[in-house]
Amino acid sequence: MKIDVLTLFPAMFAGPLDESIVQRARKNGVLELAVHNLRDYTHDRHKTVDDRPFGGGPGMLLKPEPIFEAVENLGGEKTRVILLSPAGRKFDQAIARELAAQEHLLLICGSYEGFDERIRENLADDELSIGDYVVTNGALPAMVIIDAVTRLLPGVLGDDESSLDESFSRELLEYPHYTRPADFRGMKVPDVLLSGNHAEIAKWRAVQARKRTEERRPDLLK
Ligand code: 4G0
Repeated sequence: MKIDVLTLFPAMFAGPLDESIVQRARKNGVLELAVHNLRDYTHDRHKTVDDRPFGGGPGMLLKPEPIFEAVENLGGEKTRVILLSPAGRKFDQAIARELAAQEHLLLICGSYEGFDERIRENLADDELSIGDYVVTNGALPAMVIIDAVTRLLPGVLGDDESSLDESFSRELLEYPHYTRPADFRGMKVPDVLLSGNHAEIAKWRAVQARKRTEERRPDLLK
């Protein structure tokens, strides 16, 4: 898969995507990632990317010209162009799976008060939000999406990790997990997990997962 990112803060992408699983995917050629500075698609002396809203009001908007030019340069027939903004549809594991099946993503990170509406209407195939909060720009949301999508690409996770992912990315929260020691400062691991009775263990885990989901995320059960 190819992912292009268009951002005013390309340096933000250096750390997170050069680590761990995403880096492994890049080295193996499963993911080709390129980060582009929106200012490189301006033509004026001041490299202007934003302007004041017609009709007045606070804040600045990303102007259409540089973003249209960038998409015309970077995009093709098979490109899925995605805006990151708090007004997007809420990103979740199902959307991550959907994006992992695409050949080419072009992620456009907003800043300021957002995008000139013509970008949304004429350029974007989709607009995504990573949750109901505002951050200073779309770089962190883009990195979250890149990470979530990359780990779903074929061959990125090992077989064990992949099958775990299958069984856990469904409806319930996870049951409690414990590792050694069985007694840490008097805090004990539940007896059933030490019993060797695999049927009882499976039953306990199912009950715990259900209980935890009811308490913390009842919306997942509806
Ligand atoms: C567009 C995404 C981009 C509009 C981006 C802000 C949160 C998310 C930005 C705005 C972002 C998210 C209207 C404030 C940049 N913050 N939840 N900030 N407005 O995915």
